[in-house]
Amino acid sequence: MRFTSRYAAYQELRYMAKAEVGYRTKTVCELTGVQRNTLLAWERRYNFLEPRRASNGYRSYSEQDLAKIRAVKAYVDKGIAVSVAVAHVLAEGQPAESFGDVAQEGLKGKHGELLEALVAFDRSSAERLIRGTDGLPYEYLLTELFTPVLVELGTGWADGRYTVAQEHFASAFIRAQLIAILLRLDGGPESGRGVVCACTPGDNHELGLLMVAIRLAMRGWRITWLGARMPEHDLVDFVKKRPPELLCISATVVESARELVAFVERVRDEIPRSVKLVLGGPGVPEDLALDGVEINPALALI
Ligand code: B12
Repeated sequence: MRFTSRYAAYQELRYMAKAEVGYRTKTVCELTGVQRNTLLAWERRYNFLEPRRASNGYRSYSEQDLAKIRAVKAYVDKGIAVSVAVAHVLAEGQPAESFGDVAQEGLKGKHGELLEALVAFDRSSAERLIRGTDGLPYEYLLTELFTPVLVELGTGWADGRYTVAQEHFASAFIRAQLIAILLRLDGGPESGRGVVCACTPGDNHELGLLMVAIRLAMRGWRITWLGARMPEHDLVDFVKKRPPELLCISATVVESARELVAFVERVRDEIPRSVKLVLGGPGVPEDLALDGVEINPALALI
């Protein structure tokens, strides 16, 4: 074989070496930015990668595998569920950019229809509408469908247009949908990095935190859901016995910022330092800064 330059020779040999041995898991993670546990969970659950085994038993991924992983990650980073992303990559479907347009088009006006059905206590129309969104990325259901309904409900309840019964019925329906999404995404005890999600002891608002949990599950996190009104002692006890990588605490209604700070500081002091503590939600004062606590971070960075 003759090469026109040393660089071309190097490229060719590099290519041949790759074809022979492929990429090891660690290299794939470095090149794609996908965490090892996430990669293995994707591989196991969605069966879209075909790593060979090198003679030493290590996984060996091909260039095609690498391209698929990058493409799936590009979808997932846009908030699209892994299962939907894989289906698109395998079918070489729409590029990630146009998927959002399709979803937004499919959801146009739907939050108004959903709200109307819910405040009329019309569960079957609401369920039909939800079935019609099958296959759309979860991120769009959260931002374009459920959140606007909840915000409008809260405004309508506060100014007396909706009764407590309407607001409770509607938020219970949305809660059920969010839990169903979470159950579909969460891989159970064996897979992914662990995160515990809980609300502050006095807070019943768990829908925002459920959306956070869904977004984390889409990124491969395994969720332990403790939910509303989590008593301090039980939370600390739970985290000490089964330390997760991440503890997410959500605060919506805060009667006293001082009490919130004292609560979070006590939790921080009592749980292992290895547990990353994240505090978020609309009840957290904007300028709050606490040692060893991340406040309202962008989830993509977690
Ligand atoms: C549904 C709802 C309820 C339901 C909750 C049901 C449930 N299982 O969660 C119920 C009926 C229990 C309820 C009760 C009450 N509610 Co209410 N409720 C709402 C409503 C309509 C929606 C809340 C919601 O889900 N928002 C949508 C989510 C997606 O947004 P979010 O919470 O901001 O979350 C996002 C971010 O903040 C962030 N985030 C949230 N948590 C975390 C955590 C981490 C770690 C991170 C990183 C990010 C993060 O990510 C989320 C997703 O993007 C709001 C109206 C509104 N405008 O929000 C009122 C609202 C929050 N409620 C209110 C009130 C006053 C109450 C009550 C006191 C009413 C009463 N008199 O009894 C009680 C409080 C009970 C208690 N102690 O908790 C007020 C709060 C006012 C205030 N600033 O204090 C609101 C704003 C209504 C209003 N317009 O007045 N409520």
